[in-house]
Amino acid sequence: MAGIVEASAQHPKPEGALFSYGTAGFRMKANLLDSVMFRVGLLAGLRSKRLGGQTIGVMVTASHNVPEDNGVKLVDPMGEMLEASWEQYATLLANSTTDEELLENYELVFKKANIRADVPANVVYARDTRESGPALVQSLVDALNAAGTKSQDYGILTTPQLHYVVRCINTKGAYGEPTEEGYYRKIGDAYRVLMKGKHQNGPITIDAANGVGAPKMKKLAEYIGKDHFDYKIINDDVDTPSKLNHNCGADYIKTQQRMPPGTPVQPGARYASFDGDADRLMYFYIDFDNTFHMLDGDKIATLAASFIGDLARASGLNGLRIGVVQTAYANGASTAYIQKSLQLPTICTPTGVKHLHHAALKYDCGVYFEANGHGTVLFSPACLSTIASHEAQSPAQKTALDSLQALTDLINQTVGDALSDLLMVEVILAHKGWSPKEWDSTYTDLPNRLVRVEVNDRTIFQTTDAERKLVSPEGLQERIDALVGKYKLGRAFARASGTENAVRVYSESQTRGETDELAMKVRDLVA
Ligand code: NG1
Ligand code: ZN
Repeated sequence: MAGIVEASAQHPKPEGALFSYGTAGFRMKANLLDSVMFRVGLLAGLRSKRLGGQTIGVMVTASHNVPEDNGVKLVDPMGEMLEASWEQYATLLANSTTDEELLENYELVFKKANIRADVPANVVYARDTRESGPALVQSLVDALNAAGTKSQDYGILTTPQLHYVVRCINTKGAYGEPTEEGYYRKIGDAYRVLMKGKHQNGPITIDAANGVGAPKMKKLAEYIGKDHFDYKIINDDVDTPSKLNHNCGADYIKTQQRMPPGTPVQPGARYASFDGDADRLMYFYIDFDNTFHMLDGDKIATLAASFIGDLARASGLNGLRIGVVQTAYANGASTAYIQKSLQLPTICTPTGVKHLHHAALKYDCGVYFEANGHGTVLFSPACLSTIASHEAQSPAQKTALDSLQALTDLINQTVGDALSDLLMVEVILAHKGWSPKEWDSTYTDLPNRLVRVEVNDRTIFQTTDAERKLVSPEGLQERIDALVGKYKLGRAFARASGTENAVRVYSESQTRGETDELAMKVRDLVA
């Protein structure tokens, strides 16, 4: 334990800084993160000990944030996000003011979480391509060494690749081989099975946000082979750190709703954007009249749910309970399409993938996506064994069943994964023979607006009903409701951001003009 105090002295906490482990782990300017990284190293060891020595993952990334930021998140044994009840321990360790207080709090976590010191600890870690990554990883390693934690460096990976590796290790290979190559093999082989006798409708152009998704997508594509996967990659400059997420990437597409500058325009062709750690995916295309169209997380979710339903029916698997999980930011038209056209149930959860992931586990096959493009599909263990043991009654049923089986391997079941989701979309479009326009025409998004409002204290904005209604400040919700009632197909809500010091206002209604007006009026109520 003395070693911990000594090692921590090399990673002092910046005076006055207040850290909190939120929906995105710890995330901020990289130059403030040194002490946080060290303390996360301690926490990862504790978490592993608490879980009988199972391997815990640590991912160093700030996703779609600017290049100067960085961040860190823990990955639990099955590849899920850190269990929510442990976030308080992360915050406790990060905010300890002195090395001695850190040691006291470290011992306190031992006691509170019932941890046995003699259990060995195992941790694996990786980082994205940010310039600040190597130094921050070193702080992490200093803590792992000081606490006697066994660890393995996976170098540069996408966030979902690290989640995959963690699950593979803890399932002793049942989920796949715990290596980067194992990841390409599992996903690539499944893709080839699904594309047998099918063809992409021209190449897909991928905007990799100048991040880790670029080199990893190239490796995956190389594994699959040119004959089966036709693609072009743009914004793949990982050697110029300042270009990361700058005027490109999934977040740019979602918030700006236009092509990244410099993108070669080819009307009718498919485009996709990753974010900086390749766990978000957005599609888009340019119409022949030169208009930009975005195919977001909602469109990906509906596409996946409809395809899985088709395959299940064609396999003779009746009674598979498929459901879609969304947040309040899902476009109302997508929710209506899922319920009315696809005839599937939906659940709305608070923002943050951990909530969606948890809710998706309620179905045999739970499709979850945030509108911003982060999501995946979960198949329950019972569903997987039903698929594995089902006997096809005809060659057509056999083909559909094989496809469904391969789809469960293609999709990263641990977390939203831009690479795996991209291949899934390519497969579905090839099977359906759809152009992006045909996919887009399944339903028309209601005009919507997202506004960020600066407030003095965002903590006073307390919500209920999956963040769709404010319970405080008192009376505010009633005033929002009165406004919304004046707009046809109107919907609006305000909630405190979990990642920024701001309140977000969302609105949608029948027309662009009314939607903007509604957003501005709600903003004026909040500000
Ligand atoms: P906040 O800042 O709580 O709105 C944002 C995104 C979430 C999620 C988290 C984590 C929106 C409106 N919100 O959360 O969807 O991705 O960041 O990165 O896009
Ligand atoms: Zn991300």
